[in-house]
Amino acid sequence: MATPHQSNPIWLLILFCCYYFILSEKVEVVEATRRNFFNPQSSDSTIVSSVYRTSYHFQPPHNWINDPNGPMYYKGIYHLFYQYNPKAAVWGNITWGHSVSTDMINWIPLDIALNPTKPFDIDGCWSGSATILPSLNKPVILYTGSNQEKHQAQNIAFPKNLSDPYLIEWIKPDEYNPVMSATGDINPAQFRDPTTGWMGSDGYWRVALGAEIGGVGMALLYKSKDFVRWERADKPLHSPRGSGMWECPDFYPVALEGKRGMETSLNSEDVKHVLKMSLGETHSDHYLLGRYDEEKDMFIQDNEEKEKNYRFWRRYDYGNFYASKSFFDAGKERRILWGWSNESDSKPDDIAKGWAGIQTIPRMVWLDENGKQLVQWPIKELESLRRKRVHFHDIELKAGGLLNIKGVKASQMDVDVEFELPSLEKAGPFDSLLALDPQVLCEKGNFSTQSGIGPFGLLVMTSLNKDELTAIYFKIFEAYDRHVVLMCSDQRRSSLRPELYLPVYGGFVDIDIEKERRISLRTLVDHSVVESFGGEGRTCMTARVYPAFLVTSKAYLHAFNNGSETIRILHLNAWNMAKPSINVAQDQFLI
Ligand code: DQQ
Repeated sequence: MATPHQSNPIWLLILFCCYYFILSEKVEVVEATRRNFFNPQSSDSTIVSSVYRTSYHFQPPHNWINDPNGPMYYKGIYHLFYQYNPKAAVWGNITWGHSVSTDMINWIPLDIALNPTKPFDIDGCWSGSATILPSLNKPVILYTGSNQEKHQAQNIAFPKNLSDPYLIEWIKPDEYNPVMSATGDINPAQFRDPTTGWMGSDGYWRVALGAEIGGVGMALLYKSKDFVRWERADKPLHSPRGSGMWECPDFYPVALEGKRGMETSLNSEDVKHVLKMSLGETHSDHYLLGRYDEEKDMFIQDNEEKEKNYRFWRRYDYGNFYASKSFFDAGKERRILWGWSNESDSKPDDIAKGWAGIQTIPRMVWLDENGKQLVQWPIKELESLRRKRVHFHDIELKAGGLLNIKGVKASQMDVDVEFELPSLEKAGPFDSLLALDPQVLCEKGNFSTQSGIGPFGLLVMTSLNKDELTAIYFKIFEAYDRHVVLMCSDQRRSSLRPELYLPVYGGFVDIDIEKERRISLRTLVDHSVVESFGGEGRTCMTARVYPAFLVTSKAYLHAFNNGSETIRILHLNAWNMAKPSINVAQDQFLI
């Protein structure tokens, strides 16, 4: 739809200049609103209950977990390792927990794979990755060890017995370790988290890892002929300016067309490369798209000018999702992404609960048709947990409309809804001052603040009288040249416990809403997790919620429209979700 000012070229020029003036002026505004926190959590709270424990998300029976490590598919079995404190529900004594699965939904727990036993990892076996060496069909782990001086170095570990289908025992050979040490200008306290290896056409293996040099975060590159002796390359794989330490980098190709995943070493005209980094200062995972220039041995991002500023970098997930890692699932030719979601209640709560941290549902990841962003979707296997379904279609939601969705267990469900927008005429004006900070845009209103188109979406984990609820919704704005779709996950009313950390998350959904006129929202609710996928997985948000009512009462689900324009629910499906077997000790084996 052309607005009046779009048809007049002079107006267009004036607006264009204003927009760029505003954009260049606004950096300070955004800077001032940026949050600096690590593991955002409440400082104190009082209620502790088993109702917050998740049913179908990955976690061990007890204690603390953080980053997913070395996920891989080997001889028909999925392996997931994870940062694990076997002694307490707080970070510390870090080891590699280990579980195996044939569907990534049901998991069997195994013995700890890597314990801090050697001088090179005595202070902890930190994050790393697995690589399957094709010539030997043998998996190898590279991980970070922290030593007594708290200096970090990279180490190698091999399976003790390759004929054990579960690869339970791992050895860390003294003759090789550490295989990469912080030399020269590298800060030894910020040197960690090696990626999966990839091989160049020269026959050399490469890995990237996170490092800080002169206060600047970057992905360093190391090369090796035999995967055991490594040398630092002359130049980093990538080092833009302006961000702190890069934790847990990930580097992989995605197909330009289609959803098929690619083996990590693949590089051709038909792929783009993804470089992901986890920024400790904001506790957020960002990615860049570009190409891997083998001759320069560097990652060259698309749109170099714009991508210099990390506030432009896209995020996998605009909520509580960190230190993610992907792997190529050769069995189903897809790339799978795991991410850690930390508790946002308090440390004392975690200690009292006896557990802290989950992994989000594994997501398939591929390049969007527009080539500008990734798309993520829960793996198909999750649908095997779907049970009783509630279904609606073709429902009009007038301004202020609320649809109570009865008959579903709303604290353990999968809900998928598609909204149709008959008209965009009443879309409110876009505040371009906040073009870089959708989270602030979400904070400015709430799910009941009426604007033109929207807010409309879902109210999940809702108490009977609605004094506690989590709202996930969209709003459509009109910018100078297009319509902008904002997605929010608002936890401010998720709990009546005032001491809790109750954030609002926000992100833009990059779809052509004028053309599509419809937008989908899928939300996975699992007790204390609300994991949402907007615009068919183009914008994702994971939230942790601890409503007080859940201790004594059941949860409700609603769809709502608080915009001033009628919208339509084309279809809505909500399923009860079964509880899989996750890390329950058992005698049964996979094969
Ligand atoms: N967690 C690990 C580190 C990594 C950080 C330590 C990211 O290797 O940088 O538990 O959450």
